[in-house]
Amino acid sequence: MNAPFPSPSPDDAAKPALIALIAAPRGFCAGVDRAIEIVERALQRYGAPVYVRHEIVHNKYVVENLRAKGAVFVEELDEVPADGHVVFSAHGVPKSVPAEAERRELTYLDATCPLVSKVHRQAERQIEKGRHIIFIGHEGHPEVIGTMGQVEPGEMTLVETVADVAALPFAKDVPLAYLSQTTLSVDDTAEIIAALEARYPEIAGPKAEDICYATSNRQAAVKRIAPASDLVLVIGAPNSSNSLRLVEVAERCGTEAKLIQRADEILPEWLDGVGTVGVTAGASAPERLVREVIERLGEWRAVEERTLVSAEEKMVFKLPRELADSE
Ligand code: 0K2
Ligand code: SF4
Repeated sequence: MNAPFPSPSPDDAAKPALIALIAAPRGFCAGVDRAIEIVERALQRYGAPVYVRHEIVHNKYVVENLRAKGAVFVEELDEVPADGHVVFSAHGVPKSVPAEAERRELTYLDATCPLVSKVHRQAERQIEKGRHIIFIGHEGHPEVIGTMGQVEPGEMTLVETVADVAALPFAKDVPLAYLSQTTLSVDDTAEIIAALEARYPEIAGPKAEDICYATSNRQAAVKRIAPASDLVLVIGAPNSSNSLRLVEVAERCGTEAKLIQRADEILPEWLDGVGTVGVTAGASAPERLVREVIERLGEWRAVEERTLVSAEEKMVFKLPRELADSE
């Protein structure tokens, strides 16, 4: 029988075991599961190609897998042929996108996470109530473009920092409301909201926080593993907002943290002097990539896995009606 990993060299034998402290929850959230399922079911129902506007979620492994099954990723609808079927990504789209799809009579499926759609509806409601919206988010991110595109230009102002709040041009008596991107830092956002409420005591906020359960649970889980780790590896993409926030959370615990897309990015010298390595994954990173990382670490050191569960997640989102009855 073949050994699963290379035999340790005499040098490796001298090294102490590496504790891999694995965060839970980590990886796929309910919105990502649903978005991927929508593309897969669309491929089954309509056959390839199915066009996907933007990466369905910010993960190359996921995108490549779907591409191999016949998904074609595009950035704009003008890349979709007249009779094409198109799926909108989990991050959401401005209102102009489904409007254009309808104009062009394209068949479209919306994989926007229901928790992002909830923020979209809040935006509409606040505008109906006559309030200007202050939106907390990162400029240029597709979710921010999508949410700002739910209202008319000039009805929503983006803030990214506490300093941006101080620079807002609105007088105290202007009716305001705030909303946020779903994948922000819980701590940074709390500071920005505190600054907004200090400057505009009458500002309206969402009933429940806009930062989603998956984002806050993954950040809380990192707060548990990081202080006990010498290094934290976050599996996620550089364009994945929620994954980047996990790196920041670990660093703020005083622990070095690295964002990696795949196990082959890990350099053996990262483990020099490391007794415990924390491991987590962003909401768009499949568990397969976590296993790949643990296996890679096992090529250099004996690995003792420990999972630290800080919350249980049971969230599941329904598929769009058009697909719910497909196999
Ligand atoms: O964290 P991001 O919004 O950049 O997105 P992904 O990395 O694709 O994670 C899925 C979340 C999508 C919407 O919230
Ligand atoms: Fe939805 Fe949150 Fe997952 Fe984004 S990270 S897809 S908002 S559950």
